[in-house]
Amino acid sequence: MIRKGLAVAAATVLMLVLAAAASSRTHAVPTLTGTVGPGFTITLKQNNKVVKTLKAGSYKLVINDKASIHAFSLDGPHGYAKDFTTVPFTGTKTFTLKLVAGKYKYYCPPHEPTMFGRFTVTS
Ligand SMILES: [Cu+2]
Repeated sequence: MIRKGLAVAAATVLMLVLAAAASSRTHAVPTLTGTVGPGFTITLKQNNKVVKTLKAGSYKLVINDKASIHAFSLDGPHGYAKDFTTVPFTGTKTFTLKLVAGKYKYYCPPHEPTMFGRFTVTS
């Protein structure tokens, strides 16, 4: 009887481990990568593709700011506005981004007329 109990306990632990692994896959937060510079370029990509549409939800945002003359900012619906980096900064920063349905525009503030991109978030 003790052996059977141990087997059941082991099977239960195994099932919990598998369930945890499955759930961490399902709930993995997708990563977006924003890159500005070194030239006069700015992009926001997911899996190496420029983002045009996204589902609402949480994302990990990695900003690669490769120039001291550029910065990475994002405007969105309901007055959302955030500066992820500032002009003198270069380097990498990571953020958690909560996107809601609406239109977003990322841009470099001092060169906004030529350095920007847009994407739409759907609910
Ligand atoms: Cu710029």
